[in-house]
Amino acid sequence: MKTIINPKSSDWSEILKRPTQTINNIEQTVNEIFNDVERQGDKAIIKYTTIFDGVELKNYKVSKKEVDDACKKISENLKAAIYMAKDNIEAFHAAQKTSKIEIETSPGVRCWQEKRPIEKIGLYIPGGTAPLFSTVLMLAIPAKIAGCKDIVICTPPNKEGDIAKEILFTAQLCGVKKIIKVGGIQAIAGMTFGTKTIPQVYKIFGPGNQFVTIAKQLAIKHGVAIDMPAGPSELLVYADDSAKASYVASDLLSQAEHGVDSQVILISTSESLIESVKTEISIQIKELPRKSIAEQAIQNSKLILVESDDIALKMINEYAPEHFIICAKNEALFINKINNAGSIFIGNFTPESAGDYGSGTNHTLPTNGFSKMYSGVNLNSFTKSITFQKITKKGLKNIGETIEIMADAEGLQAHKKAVSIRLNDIIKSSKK
Ligand code: HSO
Ligand code: ZN
Repeated sequence: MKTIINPKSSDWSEILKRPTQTINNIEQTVNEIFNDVERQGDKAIIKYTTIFDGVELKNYKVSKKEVDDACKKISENLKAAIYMAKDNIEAFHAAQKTSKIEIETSPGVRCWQEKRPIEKIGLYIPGGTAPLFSTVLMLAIPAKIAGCKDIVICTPPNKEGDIAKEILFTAQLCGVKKIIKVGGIQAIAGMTFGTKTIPQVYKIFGPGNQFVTIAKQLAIKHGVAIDMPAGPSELLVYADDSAKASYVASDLLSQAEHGVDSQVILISTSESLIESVKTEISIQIKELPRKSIAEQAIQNSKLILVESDDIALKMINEYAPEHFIICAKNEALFINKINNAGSIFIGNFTPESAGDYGSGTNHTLPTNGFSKMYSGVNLNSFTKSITFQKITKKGLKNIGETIEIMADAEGLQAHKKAVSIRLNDIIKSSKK
């Protein structure tokens, strides 16, 4: 892990660069698979699952029996944990419901806004080195609360053609009945075009590797919305002398174990804390089953010593982390002045893992600096707002002339006429 001492602000962007993994010709591969799936549907899906997942499936929709069998194999202990997480996530997302917003903008002009669910949505749950069934909770729970009607989960099968039992259990617990054994680019293409087995959706959610991310971007070109551009997990910790080095190290390692391209950063005003965190990391990393992944991620990571809280804050807002932990005496400064971060964890007893699993907040968050302009997944991600208006005769008399003058100035006579034709009638009838 590199320690950087009081860097000049002109060097910040270089220091804060994300590790990028560029796979050549990725776009070409994504395009080819999309074309194939569009033309050949299920046949193409089966072909790519054989190539990429190493399993030839005849039926790639998960059966009721598979779900029932999986549920029987989940320990009571794990079930209880998932129930508690579900309750918290449900409570936090249900609280995000807003009621109808309605005002009279001018007398007789009533405008209001209401939310409606996105009817068809697709949830992508990665397989890979660890099946993250917690992501099922994070996506399916708000989708259900929002009232989304058709929800499909796509997740890649293992070499035996199976899906992790925890994913199946969590999906059924959240009331998702359609689960398809398909991953990668072909899954995104399937949800974009629809096949006999995979339903076409309006919006795709969920994390994924580089291939999935590029595929989601291509889905947009075909008229499908996505949650956000996703990338490898990241964590930035700001800690001063009030922090406990072993806790900080455990948090940094918790994100480093996600993947070799994860990035973790510590910013501090305390040289001694930085030194202790370094030592703690070297002790704690030894115990981790995913040590080799964490070690590589740690190599991309930085420990940065700065002169003041204000400099730290500037740097953090420039980096715009996905997750931001504050362990500082002056935590109020950071809470009030942070503008760019996906999700924030405050104090020595708030590990980032809490948000990953079960405190209630969502863990699908903007990475790669996108927290400058994107929100993490929340209830609104599954709805759209519709505006309504109803104008009375009196209301049209009030705003009619304004509309006529503006339409005239834009040279749009038909727009003007749509008002004048009514105003004339209103005036006529009032003379009677
Ligand atoms: N930290 C990950 C989410 C996750 N962690 C799932 C554990 N399981 C991205 O925010
Ligand atoms: Zn995590």
